[in-house]
Amino acid sequence: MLKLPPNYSEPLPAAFYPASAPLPFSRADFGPDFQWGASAAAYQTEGAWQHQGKGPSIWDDFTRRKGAIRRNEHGRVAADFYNRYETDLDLASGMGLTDFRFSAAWARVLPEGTGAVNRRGLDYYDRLVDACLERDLRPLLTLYHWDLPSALQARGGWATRDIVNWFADYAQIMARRLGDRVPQWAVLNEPMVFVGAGHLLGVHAPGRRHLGAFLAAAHHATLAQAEGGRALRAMLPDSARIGTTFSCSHLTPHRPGNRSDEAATRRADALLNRFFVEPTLGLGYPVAELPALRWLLERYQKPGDEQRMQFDFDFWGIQNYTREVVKFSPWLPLQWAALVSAKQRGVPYTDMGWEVYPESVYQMLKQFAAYPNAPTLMITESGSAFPDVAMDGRVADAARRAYLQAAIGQVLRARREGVDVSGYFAWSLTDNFEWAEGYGPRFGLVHVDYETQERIVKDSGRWYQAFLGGQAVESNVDFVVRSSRNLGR
Ligand code: IFM
Repeated sequence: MLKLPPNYSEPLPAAFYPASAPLPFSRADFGPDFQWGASAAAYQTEGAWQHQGKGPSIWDDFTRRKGAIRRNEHGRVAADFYNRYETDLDLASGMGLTDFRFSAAWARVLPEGTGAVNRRGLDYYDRLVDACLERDLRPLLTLYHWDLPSALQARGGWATRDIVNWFADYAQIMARRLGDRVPQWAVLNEPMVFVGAGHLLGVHAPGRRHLGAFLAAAHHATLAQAEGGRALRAMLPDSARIGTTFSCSHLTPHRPGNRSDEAATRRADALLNRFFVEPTLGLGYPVAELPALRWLLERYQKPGDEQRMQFDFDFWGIQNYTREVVKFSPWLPLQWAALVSAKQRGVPYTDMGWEVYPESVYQMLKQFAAYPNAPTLMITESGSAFPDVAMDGRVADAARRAYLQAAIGQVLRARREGVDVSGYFAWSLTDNFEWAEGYGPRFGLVHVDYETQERIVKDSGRWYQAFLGGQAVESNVDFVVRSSRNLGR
């Protein structure tokens, strides 16, 4: 059993988050069926990069490029989840979670991306699923969380249309082996991030900076999203809930009332929040706000694609960390919009440079729920990175704990206003490899000492445990808004 930290009962500091957040609240307010989880992803946690027949992925390659990642770090060992999953699942179940979300590494299952299955890789996910079930943790398996097999990148990766069929085949293999025990699946993790950061900005694998590659990858990811959903449903017609996840942020204009900034905000919203969800509903791409998309994407589209992009997901995974403030920019084609950082605005921000703004969770739930025919929503990622100090077996992460409480409060606020939201998954169960940022930013509810792989449940994790155990939240929290300095490093 986890023990509460000594100062657990101290009230959190004075009010910060919006007065409209309902107080007091407790787990019971969410109803008995609400899903409470934490999330993880293969490349960020597993390590074992060459173990038992795993093939290389684009992240194994990208992290080898000098300067691509802070301090040239990589995920070869990461949090060693491959070898320590039982320990981590014990911690998750000790926290009282009902669900655990993880992703499979495509190259562990299919070292070449297609063709021969690596039996030992598939066996590993089999054991992992069983280990979740043994602890009463409902697994939510994400098929693709950014670690494309290198062999498929060599054949064109997301920029080639063949990927739609490669991905559907991989989805079938996973469903055939694990579908009898995995009740919920997420097809893709945050397509706008792996497509945009990986193909346009070049800051994520595969490190491309090419508008054509970006547009091609975006269209193929939209097709794969739906095709992956269909492949799973064909294999698991009655037993599985099939969803997919979207990155999103509440957007506000830098100068409210300024027409250029307002229009820039609408364009950024179309690209960042609407691009991948609307095609699933048969609404196509948001070309009214981004007219250039029509001809830019034409090259990659084929007759019938409008239909192929549609799929009636059982849930949408909403992944939110902050809001963004947008201004008109003449320098960024397509969007003609730039984001004004929290630092420039002088507001508190996390180790990622992201404004501390938990109300964005509420705003995004409202925005996605407003689509006619929206399925149930789940927050499949939500969290914050702050520097931690591990001392005497304790990590007193007051800011992360406050953020977690505030974000959960915002979910309840949306639920009370009628939004169908059925789950909350904290990012992340343990600290892990934060992509281009390496091991600097820590998001975990559980601290990882990367030298020894020792785990310490942070105060945020203990708070989550107490909340899930029925402890009521009585007061709002304060992120030290008095100072406009970084809350992170
Ligand atoms: O760590 C990532 C995760 O892989 C995808 N969503 C955002 C997280 C924090 O940056």
